[in-house]
Amino acid sequence: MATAQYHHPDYFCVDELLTEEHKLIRNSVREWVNRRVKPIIDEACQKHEFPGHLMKELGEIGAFGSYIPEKYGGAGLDQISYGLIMQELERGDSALRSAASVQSSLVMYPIYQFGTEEQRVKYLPALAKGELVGAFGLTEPDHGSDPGSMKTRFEDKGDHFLLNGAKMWITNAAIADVCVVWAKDEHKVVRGLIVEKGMPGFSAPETLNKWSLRASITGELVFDNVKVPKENILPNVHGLKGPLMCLNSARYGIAWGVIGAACDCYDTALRYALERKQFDKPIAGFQLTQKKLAEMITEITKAQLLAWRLGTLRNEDRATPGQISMTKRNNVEIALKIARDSRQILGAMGITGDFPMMRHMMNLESVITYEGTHDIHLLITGMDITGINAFL
Ligand code: TGC
Ligand code: FAD
Repeated sequence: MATAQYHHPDYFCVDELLTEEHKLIRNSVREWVNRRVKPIIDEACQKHEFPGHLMKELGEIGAFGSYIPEKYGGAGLDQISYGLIMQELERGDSALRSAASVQSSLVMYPIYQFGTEEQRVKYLPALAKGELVGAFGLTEPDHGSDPGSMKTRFEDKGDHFLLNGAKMWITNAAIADVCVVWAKDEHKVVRGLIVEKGMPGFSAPETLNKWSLRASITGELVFDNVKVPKENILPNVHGLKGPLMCLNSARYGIAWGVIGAACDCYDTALRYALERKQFDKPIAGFQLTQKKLAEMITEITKAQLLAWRLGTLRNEDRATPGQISMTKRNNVEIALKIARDSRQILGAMGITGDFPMMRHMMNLESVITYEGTHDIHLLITGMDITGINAFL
């Protein structure tokens, strides 16, 4: 089934809520994904390879740091534009959206928001162009959902900081030039440090044999007495709220991104169901197929409206972490269900790489875990509405 036939589902005319600029941005990323990602992505996943040559192209199309001011190489766009870019990238593959999420929200955002002017000028333009690749180190082997208990630490040695510890499950680890690493100081306060590739004592082994996000590089960041220059600390944030503020932005991007994966699955299943005949009629004519398709478009529509509304609240700087958690959790869950149900509509054909469902389904198993698991986001909502902290 040709990619060019893709018809973006818009049952509630959500397009009418977008500006002409939004549509232009969305359409240009959509066209790039169709041309540059769709033809190669299945093979990249089958071979467990990250299509690294696309990093600079992602920079060229403005996928990195779209909301960072132009002065620092960003595009100075609004939050809806950022969401639409993520949607189109994840329609291609979650690995592309992951690369853009990390680069934009987890590396450029903290350097812009918490960094010095020198750090902004040194790193942001090259990150925006994809000339430098970024990574974000929060999770550790023994501390995932509870990053506040992290063990990675640094000491002030007068003319430098000495960093020790390890991070795990880090997107882009093995290919990153610049890592924003969260570690505790001597007073047990979480701080952000910029660690560069090649610093003695720093290594980044890749995590292999994944069944999910196979076109994305995942790995460890290991710090064995790494001397980090003092000018590499992010001075303007102290405490766990630093990384969590970055996660607000990345989780918002995921809430849009997974709509792209869901739409790709729905659109493929709808077209297949209209063409495929069994018992002398299109399988789209059976009530059970219609139930699956009708439920998919209902959930896609609800997810689109949630994401759009969250974007408008973020544009006004009014979105709460609770709203972001609810949207990330809901949208990833429905995308995963749509991937599974649409795969069933294709029968045996659905398990092949000729169609995107299995790939999206396997990717979404990571997406439902990273940036806060499904259950952690439920507990954040629970805490928000009851005022009682279930983590304590
Ligand atoms: P808690 O005591 O509640 O909070 C600590 C401080 O942080 C503040 N805070 C927030 N600030 C901004 N935004 C948020 N969303 C915030 N949530 C909390 C809070 O007010 C407090 O501030 P202060 O000034 O009082 O110190 O922290 P806790 O230790 O009880 O943990 C809370 C919890 C569970 C919600 C949090 O730790 C959490 O979200 N856990 C999930 C971990 C997670 O999401 N990890 C993601 C790793 S990165 C990743 O997965 C990238 S994937 C990249 C890709 O490929 O796309
Ligand atoms: P755990 O925290 O051990 O959780 C295991 C299970 O226990 C989950 O079901 C969880 O919901 C449940 N659980 C934990 N605490 C509670 C509780 N209080 N109540 C109820 N249930 C609970 N991290 C980074 O820092 N940077 C990255 O770039 C990055 N990229 C990633 C890429 C991939 C492909 C993957 C899979 C992960 C990535 N992560 C990254 C890590 C990710 O954020 C963590 O995996 C996630 O936060 C969960 O941590 P964990 O895997 O240690 O699970």
